[in-house]
Amino acid sequence: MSATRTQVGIVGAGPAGLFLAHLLHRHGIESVILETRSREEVEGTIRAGVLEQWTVDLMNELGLGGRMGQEAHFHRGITLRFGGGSHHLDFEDLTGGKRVTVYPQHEVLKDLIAARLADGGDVRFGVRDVELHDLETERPRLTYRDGDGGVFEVCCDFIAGCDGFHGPSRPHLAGRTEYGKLYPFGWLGVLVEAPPSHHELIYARHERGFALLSTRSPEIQRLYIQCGPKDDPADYPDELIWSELHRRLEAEDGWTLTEGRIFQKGVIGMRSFVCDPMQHGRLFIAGDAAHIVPPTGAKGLNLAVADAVYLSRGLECFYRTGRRDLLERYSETCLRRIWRAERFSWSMTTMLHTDPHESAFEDRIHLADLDYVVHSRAAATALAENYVGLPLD
Ligand code: RFL
Ligand code: PHB
Repeated sequence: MSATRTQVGIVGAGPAGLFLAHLLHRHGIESVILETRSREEVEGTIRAGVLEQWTVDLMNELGLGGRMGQEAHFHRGITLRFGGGSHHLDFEDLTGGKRVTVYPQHEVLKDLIAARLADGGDVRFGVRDVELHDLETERPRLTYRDGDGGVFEVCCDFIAGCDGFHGPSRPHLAGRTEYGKLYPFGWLGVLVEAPPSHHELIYARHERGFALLSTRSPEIQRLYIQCGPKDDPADYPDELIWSELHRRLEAEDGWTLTEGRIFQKGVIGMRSFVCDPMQHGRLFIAGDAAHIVPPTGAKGLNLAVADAVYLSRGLECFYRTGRRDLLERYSETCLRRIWRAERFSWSMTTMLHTDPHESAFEDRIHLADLDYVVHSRAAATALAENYVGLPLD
């Protein structure tokens, strides 16, 4: 068995793992990242689109913002559509200059991976059978197999479990409490070859269900419609998708959706989930490994980055001073922000979706929520400050 020694062993090369490696490198702390997927798969998986303002600022601070500055779409706000009407929320005005940045997660990951490798960082793609050992000692270890079946060991001071919702890290947190909610609906997401139909994101509540218009590039658009949580995308022919998108997104203002060739379809279920605590011994979990939000609030990627920031602060303090207090408070510090993001994502989701299990009374309450948001500056400001991202503590 071949062994490597590092300071922080990171499981997973998603946003949490890669941001953590960069933040540690800035403080001269070494890490090794183990990732099951190939670099091409990681860079090719289409997921999130929206970055909070502080995430954008952090990328720039780390010297990772060059391509984002050229290629991202910066929006003043979003449009909410319901009851046949269309309402613009101007976040830049409501939050004193903060904007919505649409820059796809896989582009963020491409920038992070390229910069990490250019810095001489150790990122091992395509590994198998990652296992965590000796977490209650001062020398925890990771073992794995490479593509040829060879067994390897990484000896660390700390392990960061950044391995997403289904990864191997979370089950090691003995005595944890898991809080969760499954929603009785999902999103059918499509990628379309077409120019943008609108200069900003449109979130729509319609009696037939939610719809969202987002973008990926000047040539590719991202659209979603509410569907059943386990629906098969094959049951949605293109004509059905377009007719639902037109009905749900178009209001009485004459705006129309531009169609194009649909070249990818997928269904995602929706859940809210929080694991408490997020640490045990020398293991700290971050990102989707610890929490899931439904995508309506556009928070998942940003929360993963926030965890990485708090963990890097704790580790930096430990290596510089020997103090453990920030590390000991890691979970508590993260969970305050996480619960606020859970609340926001849940409220956006319930306000904008139709739920077959809810009564006509609850349906009207959600419409009243929307009416309040678009007619009260105070309510609009609350939505805006959560959407663009609360400042890091
Ligand atoms: P990830 O991205 O899942 O990365 C975890 C990595 O760990 C690897 N892994 C392992 N590696 C080694 N050994 C093992 N045994 C392993 N098991 C797993 C995986 O291969 C993977 O590479 O988690 P991370 O880093 O915590 O990042 C979380 C975000 O990816 C996620 O929260 C967002 O994509 C959520 N999300 C959105 N977030 C936003 O902030 N804004 C958005 O607009 C937004 N839109 C979305 C979204 C998620 C979506 N889906 C598909 C769930 C839209 C959608 C449709
Ligand atoms: C996306 O562009 O994929 C996207 C945008 C906003 C959301 C969720 C997903 O709330």
